[in-house]
Amino acid sequence: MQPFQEAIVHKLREMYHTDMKSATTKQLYNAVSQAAMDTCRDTWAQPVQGKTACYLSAEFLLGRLIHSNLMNLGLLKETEDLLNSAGINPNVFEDVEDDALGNGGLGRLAACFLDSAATQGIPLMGYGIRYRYGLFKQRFAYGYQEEDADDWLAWGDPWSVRREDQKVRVNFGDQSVWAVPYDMPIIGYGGKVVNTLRLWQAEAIQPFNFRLFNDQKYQEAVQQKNDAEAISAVLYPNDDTDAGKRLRLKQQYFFSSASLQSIFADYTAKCGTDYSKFAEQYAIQLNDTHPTVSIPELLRLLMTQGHMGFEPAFQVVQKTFAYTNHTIMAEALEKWNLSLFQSVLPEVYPYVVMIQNRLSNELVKKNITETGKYNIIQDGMIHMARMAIYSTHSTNGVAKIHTEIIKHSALPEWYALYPERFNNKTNGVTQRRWLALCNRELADFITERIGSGWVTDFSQMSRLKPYAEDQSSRQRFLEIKQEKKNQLADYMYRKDRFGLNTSNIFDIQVKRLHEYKRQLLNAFSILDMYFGIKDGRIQGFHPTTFIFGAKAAPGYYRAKGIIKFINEVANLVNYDNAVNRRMQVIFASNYNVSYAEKLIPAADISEQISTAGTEASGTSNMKFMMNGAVTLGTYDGANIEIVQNAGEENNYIFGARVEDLDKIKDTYDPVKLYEKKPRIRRVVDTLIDGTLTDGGSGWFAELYDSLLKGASWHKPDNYYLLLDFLPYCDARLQANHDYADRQAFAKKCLLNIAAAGPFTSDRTIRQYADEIWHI
Ligand code: NBG
Repeated sequence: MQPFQEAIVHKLREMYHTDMKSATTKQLYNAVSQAAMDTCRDTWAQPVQGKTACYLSAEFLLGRLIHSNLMNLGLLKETEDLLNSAGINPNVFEDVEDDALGNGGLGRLAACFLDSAATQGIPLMGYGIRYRYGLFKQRFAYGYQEEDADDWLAWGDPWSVRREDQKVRVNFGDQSVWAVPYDMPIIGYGGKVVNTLRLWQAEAIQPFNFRLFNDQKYQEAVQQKNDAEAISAVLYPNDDTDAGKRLRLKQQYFFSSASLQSIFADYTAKCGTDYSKFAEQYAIQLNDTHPTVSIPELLRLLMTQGHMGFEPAFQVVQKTFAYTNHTIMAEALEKWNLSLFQSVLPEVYPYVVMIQNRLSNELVKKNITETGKYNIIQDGMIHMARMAIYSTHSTNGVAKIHTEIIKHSALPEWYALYPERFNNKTNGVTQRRWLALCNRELADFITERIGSGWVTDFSQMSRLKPYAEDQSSRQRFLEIKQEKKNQLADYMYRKDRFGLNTSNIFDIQVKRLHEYKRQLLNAFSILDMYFGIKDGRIQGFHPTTFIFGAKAAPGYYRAKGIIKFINEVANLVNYDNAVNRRMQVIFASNYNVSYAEKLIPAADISEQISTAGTEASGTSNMKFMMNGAVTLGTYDGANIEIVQNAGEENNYIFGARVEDLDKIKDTYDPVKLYEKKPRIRRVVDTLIDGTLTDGGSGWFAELYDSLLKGASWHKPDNYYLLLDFLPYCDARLQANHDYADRQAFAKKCLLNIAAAGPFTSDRTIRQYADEIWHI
């Protein structure tokens, strides 16, 4: 037995008094994880030398850690061998819950960054919240989404270490709590560097009141405990929107203050009490505006504990912080009601006022009299993005087009004032989880051809390009794709009893459910193909399986209506014997990181169909690309950079561009399109003509109105579904047609893989380190 295998056996005995043969999956999981933790404890304990970057984020969507940690430590194979030799399926850990402490792209990006930084030896520490319940689990009941709590700790938490000794106190107007850190090792590939993710848990200062208990006031006796724990109880399930709630503000300040206090104490221990050099030791990146309250918090610490004057303290703050914007959706630009802010954070509010005063003076000096667009405190609200831009030295977008939109249409007044602060950092994803781990067959294929250097140097992927011309490589690629489809089909059958037809094209759209991402457009186009096949308009259609995966925020009813609609389309198509040998529609429930790792490698077609100008970057587009799917998408977010690099001719780009939409936005009339184009009318009418039913909820009629009449604050068809509908259907049928030439299609796929080099988060995080943090 190898030493690590012995260590596992030993752990089982020590922790559970059991052995490989009798251990439960949960015991095995904890024993393997603990044994792996032991192998990296010494490396983890090494102090960081030089400047440290801190990534403050309300979300870290880590997914399942066991496989990636074992892979990065080089222990995956040994572990699987041990399981095999004990007659245990090496896939046992697929039952382990994901760490789902994030909603979607923003949280997953943070997780990719941690992996990439540790792998490259960049000292990057994550700071966030240890939510007791992560993103809800999704079920379907009669096609409607239902939510269950995500009890991720039920499996134990072997990858965290509670650091009681490092707890700090966080004060609110009406409450004071402990923030207790749980540290997780972030193990770089090769195991040479181990960084830390510190997640804070809220706990009561006085968890139990005996006096109240003795007075038989049982509820009141545990009131403080409940109130404290509520702060880190649950992740807000909104993606790209702002909840604006008191508890949310508490969460934000809770982890911001705890992180800043901890960083401040580290600085003091290392460098003493001269805080003027703080920014030489720490760079702090704000992942969206959620941690922006860190800005006045650091100011407060510098001025009260560090005894600095306002101006020098502000200078330190500005040099320390940088801000990343992840969306231009108006509803996501965070604003806090002034009186709410004052009552929750009375000790912080004065520092916000000081920042506002400094801004006001600067605007006067610059002769700007129209201050309404700039003021951090304006009309009874505190504008967090304004505070973030004003008080930091860097504001970045996450794809080229997104950064341009920030500069020229979302926040042009700020760009005019401080052009030098604005920069772009196109997102990336870690090729270790999203290729090496989730598609080992393709990883071997690549390594056989160009060596294994790509695992840590993704720019080497371009060396794969010549193999796109090689017939036998194309053949092998197609076999691997088939294998991944088979694996996915097995998995989905076991999970949901779906019977996927694995000789079909797999056309996949997986991401959060949002109107701007246009899952409804996808569904309309499926209906159009369904009618077209039935009517004989569409001939020579290559059988296709359309797969969706998406969670809707529980309070976002229109998104829930779209889920119900897609499930009804699935029913219609899948039970219609006239077409169901040619089409299949599947809505995978509870889409999450682990599910993505199964779905993405099996895809032929990657659906990236957001309205131009709405998706800041997207990151699943990159994951699909490196797994050899072609992009069927709009000119939006990182799709643009993807197809520029891989060749537009190897992808399927359709629809209006940002410039086009700018021109027509005031005159666009979806009703005209609806009236003029029978194919459009036919699919839209399925919402109301009884073809499909929403079970009396009224949701479909509401969707219909949102397209043709406008609903709530939206214009009719706010996201231009009807405008892009026919071009989308055409592009989709073109891809379907091209697929018939398997060799030519495989060539496109391989060229996409070979062009994926720039889309690694290794490149992105290196740019943050070089250009923003100067590490
Ligand atoms: C999301 C964007 C995506 C982007 C990720 C990561 C938010 C607020 N924004 O397009 O919608 O890829 O951030 O940058 O979740």
